[in-house]
Amino acid sequence: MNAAKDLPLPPGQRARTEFPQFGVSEFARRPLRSTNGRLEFAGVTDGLVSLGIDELTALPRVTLTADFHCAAGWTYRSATWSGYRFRDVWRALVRNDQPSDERGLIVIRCQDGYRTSLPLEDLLAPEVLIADRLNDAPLSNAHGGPLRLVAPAHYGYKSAKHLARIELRADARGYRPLLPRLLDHPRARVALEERGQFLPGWLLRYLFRPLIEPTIRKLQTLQRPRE
Ligand SMILES: Nc1nc2c(c(=O)[nH]1)N[C@H]1C(S)=C(S)[C@@H](COP(=O)(O)O)O[C@H]1N2
Ligand SMILES: [Mo]
Repeated sequence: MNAAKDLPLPPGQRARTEFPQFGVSEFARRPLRSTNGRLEFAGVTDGLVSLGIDELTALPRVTLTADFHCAAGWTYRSATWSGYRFRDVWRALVRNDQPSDERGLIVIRCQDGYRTSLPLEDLLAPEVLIADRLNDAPLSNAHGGPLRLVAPAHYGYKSAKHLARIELRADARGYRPLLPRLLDHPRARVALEERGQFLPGWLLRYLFRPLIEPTIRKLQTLQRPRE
């Protein structure tokens, strides 16, 4: 997954030289709920389990370089992430007596109140990380510290920042997506230009692109209050 900068970008993307803080500004204004240094898991075993961030260090550390694609149309090329494979974390948690089929929906909840979902199968891909470092430095608050998801084959809105809780559900029944469905595709694969639902990706490019600069400027001025 080493992205060469001279390879063409996926359809409708434009490269930026800097990696901006991006996202839904409503969430950038919210204080980060404390997780006491733990990542919670629900629906994996019988109850709620949590893993101390320090316990992750028992797993192999993985470093991966990949392009980061926001559905609004910007790409930051060759970000180098470091952390743990989602699937290593997952398999360390799932007990042997659990059914071995790896289906279901994962809902990811964040310290700022943001949430998103992906099929478990997509998260078990080898390039999906729970990252704590970006470009050789600890993950900053702007980019989702202390822990964020990185799912390079999917648009940025699936790469949840400030991870708090990972929930396994049988399917999407009863799950209410946070973003309007127009902006939230269940899989959001970049290669298929799944920017959102109802409208084709190539059309959504033109709706989303004007939001890029104002969103970046707004996030630069916002100060997150302390809890
Ligand atoms: N917790 C949280 N995660 C989030 C968001 C957010 O607002 N809150 N925004 C998403 C969107 S739309 C994008 S493009 C990326 C931006 O990541 P960056 O700020 O590191 O560029 O984070 C995603 N994950
Ligand atoms: Mo995004």
